[in-house]
Amino acid sequence: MEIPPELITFLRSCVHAAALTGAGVSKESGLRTFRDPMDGLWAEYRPEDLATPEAFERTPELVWEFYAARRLKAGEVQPNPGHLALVEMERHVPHFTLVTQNVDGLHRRAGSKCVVELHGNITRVKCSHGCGVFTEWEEISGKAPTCPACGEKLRPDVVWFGEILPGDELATAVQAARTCSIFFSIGTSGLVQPAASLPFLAKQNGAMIVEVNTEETPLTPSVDYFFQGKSGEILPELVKAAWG
Ligand code: BV8
Repeated sequence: MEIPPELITFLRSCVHAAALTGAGVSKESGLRTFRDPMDGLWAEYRPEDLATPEAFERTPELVWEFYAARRLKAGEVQPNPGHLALVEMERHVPHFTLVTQNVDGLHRRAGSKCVVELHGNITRVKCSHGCGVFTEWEEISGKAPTCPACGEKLRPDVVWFGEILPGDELATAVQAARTCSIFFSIGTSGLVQPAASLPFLAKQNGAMIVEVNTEETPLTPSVDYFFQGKSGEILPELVKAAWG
């Protein structure tokens, strides 16, 4: 893979970097992306139809099954070289913020320290009534578990379509996009807002934009460097070229 020397030099001297990852970064670990056709039990569903408060209201057991299957799968797979390369990048860049849209928890399992989970985490559940109860999935049982404090339904601690993102995480992500000198968009189709606006915010602040994706996206025309291919192959090469 040809890596422009000026990018390597820039990376080496970089103090503030940020990255936005999407489902594509977990693909080589064996997790399906949202754009992949659903298979098995979920073949006749679209994630967007299940990842909504309305779906949960209407059929909580089905939504629980959907998340239980994804959580099980996420627990069975391992972080891939793309996740590990981002851990290495965090070691070399003084201020590195990893913003992820993924709920699979693989960045933290890979060893990334500063991870901003914009859309929550599939291993946590919370009270749907907002009484503040959060717990780990292992603590619960039953098809539609209820909150031990208030008796309302528990739900996966993820952000569904039509729900607002957690304020602190979004503020941290926006701050990182505003202050970084290089912004990576990795394995995301860039279709879901407000996450998809972050690279454009970084560009407005004058940051260099680098995209890694197996196909072009709406962001591609605006980036400084587009590496077409698998993040599990491209990221380790970028990190090796910059820091050996
Ligand atoms: C909000 C958690 C506002 C759950 C997720 C019209 C109607 C309704 C809503 C909207 C609308 N228009 C805009 C909206 C807002 C909506 C939105 O953006 N909708 C889109 C679909 C148009 N956004 C929201 O609803 C957000 N909230 O706006 O609130 C509001 C304000 C005030 C008051 C109330 C509300 C909330 C969005 C969060 C939704 N939750 N996840 C769960 O995971 O189950 S989103 C979910 O889908 C993911 O988290 C992720 O963000 C998104 C999928 O995107 P990607 O990660 O990019 O994955 P995708 O499969 O699309 O792409 C994978 C890419 O990887 C591809 O490009 C592929 O080429 C590439 N790839 C594949 N393999 C590899 C690879 N790249 C590299 N290497 C490889 N090996």
